[in-house]
Amino acid sequence: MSRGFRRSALIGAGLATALAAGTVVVACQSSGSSSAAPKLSVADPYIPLPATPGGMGAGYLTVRNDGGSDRLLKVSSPGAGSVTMHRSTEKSMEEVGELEVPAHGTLDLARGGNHLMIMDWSKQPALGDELELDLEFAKAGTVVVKVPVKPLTYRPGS
Ligand SMILES: [Cu+2]
Repeated sequence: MSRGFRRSALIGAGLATALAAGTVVVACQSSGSSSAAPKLSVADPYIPLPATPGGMGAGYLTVRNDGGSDRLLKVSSPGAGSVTMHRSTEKSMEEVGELEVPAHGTLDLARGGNHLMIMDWSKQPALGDELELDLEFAKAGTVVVKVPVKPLTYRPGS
């Protein structure tokens, strides 16, 4: 129920963004620029507490983009030795070198889909901790996000 509501609310927001963006695109074309700069923001970041203390963890977040397309090239953290980007397929998952952030769209890192895998914690994560993630984008540069550690079964909006 709440998930359904949330989804339609997001679609509504996306539509409003697309409508507002129309003006921007026209302005860019008249000034002769072919590729608009991305305008990124990060929503709902969280790390479920690893099932095994200090074990491999996952990271989820949504990158919203109110501008031109961009790509997420790399994620790192001062609090973990290894952060990799993964794409889930039907039966398994695979590491990817980059993830697309579509123009005026979102890149979703969510359960069952694209996600981050976090290993080699410098300190074993605990509920309430915040881990810094440094997201490196091709055009927008580095975006620093403070990501809270949530219960294993947490879902955003719940
Ligand atoms: Cu994975």
